[in-house]
Amino acid sequence: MVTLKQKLAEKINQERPRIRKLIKENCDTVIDTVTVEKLFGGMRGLKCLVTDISYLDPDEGIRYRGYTLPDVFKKLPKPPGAEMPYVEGLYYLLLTGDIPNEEETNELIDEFRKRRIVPRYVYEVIDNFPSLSHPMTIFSTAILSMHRESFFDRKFHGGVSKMDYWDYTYEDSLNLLAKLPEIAAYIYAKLYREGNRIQQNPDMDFGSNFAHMLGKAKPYDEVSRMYFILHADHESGNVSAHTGHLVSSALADIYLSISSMVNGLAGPLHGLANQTVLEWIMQLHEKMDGKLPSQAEMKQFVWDMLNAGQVIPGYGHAVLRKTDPRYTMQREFALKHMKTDVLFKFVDLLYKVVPPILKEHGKAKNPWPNVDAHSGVIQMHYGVTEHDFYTVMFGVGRALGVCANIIWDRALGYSIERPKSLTTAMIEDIIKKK
Ligand code: CMX
Repeated sequence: MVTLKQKLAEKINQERPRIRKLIKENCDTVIDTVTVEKLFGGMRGLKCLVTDISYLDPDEGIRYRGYTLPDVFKKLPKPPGAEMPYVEGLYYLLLTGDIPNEEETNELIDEFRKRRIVPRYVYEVIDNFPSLSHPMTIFSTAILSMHRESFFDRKFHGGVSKMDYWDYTYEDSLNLLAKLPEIAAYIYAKLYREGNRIQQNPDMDFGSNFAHMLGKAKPYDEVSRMYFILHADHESGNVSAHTGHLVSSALADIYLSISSMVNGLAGPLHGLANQTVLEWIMQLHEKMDGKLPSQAEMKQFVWDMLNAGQVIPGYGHAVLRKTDPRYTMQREFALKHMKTDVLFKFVDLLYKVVPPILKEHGKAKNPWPNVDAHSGVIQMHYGVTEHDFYTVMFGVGRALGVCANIIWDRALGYSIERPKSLTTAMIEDIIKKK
């Protein structure tokens, strides 16, 4: 059998001349133009990044390596009798563009297993955090503390060929990804279970092992696999993916880059929205004494928020213009497994009520729900009731996509990022001269 690393090496050797030729023969071809609106509007929609790992179509949603999410979930190998595929198989797909067979998936499961042991000092870093620290801060720091483990960093300072950068980055990425479920589960035990951790089970896959360490019974293993796969990648321009790419473009190793990615994810307009959504729904739930509001009452809640100048968490998106397929997949899961759950009924009602209100309100370009509008209620249903932990799980998933991107960035020799800034007066000057 060809190993994943050998396969990746073959693919990289095929891609390198393609990219060199593309740049050499087309260096002046215009892809997009920068308008004043884009300059001041967070570069929204500006086509200025390259990735082949995933693509986000505004109407269709995300495709991983050309596959829609339903295809990914259908085609990737699954544990015997399971509904949701192996997370390891997804990583294989993101890296190579190929759906792995059973044997290839098992090879990667084994690789992850061999690299799971977390250095002792990481537990000490976590143990020494002041109380009331947010789990995302602890997660980011735990990852950062492992910078000293970087194989890439050691090799780089020893002097290596640029052609081999990807190889050491690949090793770092497997070493880090394999440890993330254990680190996240330890933070969970530390913050919410008085430090009573459950040891990992070496016979379990990435998702099942995480569910086991959280102390959650089946079918939470299915939820874990679904959650990590759904959050893995969303092309390169979102804050977490872009931050990871930006930091790594200066040849910072995986630990520095993924820690930065986690920090980007921790903003409430991005990954932290899943926590905010749940807190908001819980407030409504309390206000209603656990009863489901009527449509009219729900409409009033939504309008009250908008009138107070707040955003409706879990709704809207910078790129998407339809319901996020990551939302739809979670909705289908909920309809199958937890249809009578009271919080799901809140989410279901919001889905009916919010889009027409956001349309009438007239500001949000996308009135439809995103991934974060649904994820929290599924976690609540299976007993993960600590809302501020949800973004950590998002981070475990997102690290898969960002690591795959960073390996390919290194393999194809993408440059250090260095866009140019102007002063406001210079922009006014440019406008005057037009
Ligand atoms: N509720 C109310 N107003 C909203 C809104 C929402 N859900 N979504 C967008 N708007 C408003 C914006 O605040 C903006 O108002 P101003 O003109 O006053 O600044 C206006 O509509 C236009 O915004 P937009 O172009 O539609 O959206 P952006 O690309 O600027 O922002 C996003 C995208 C996701 C930050 C925004 O929709 C939002 O804040 N949503 C709520 C938070 C959320 O769910 N974030 C998670 C996104 C998914 C993820 O990354 O994890």
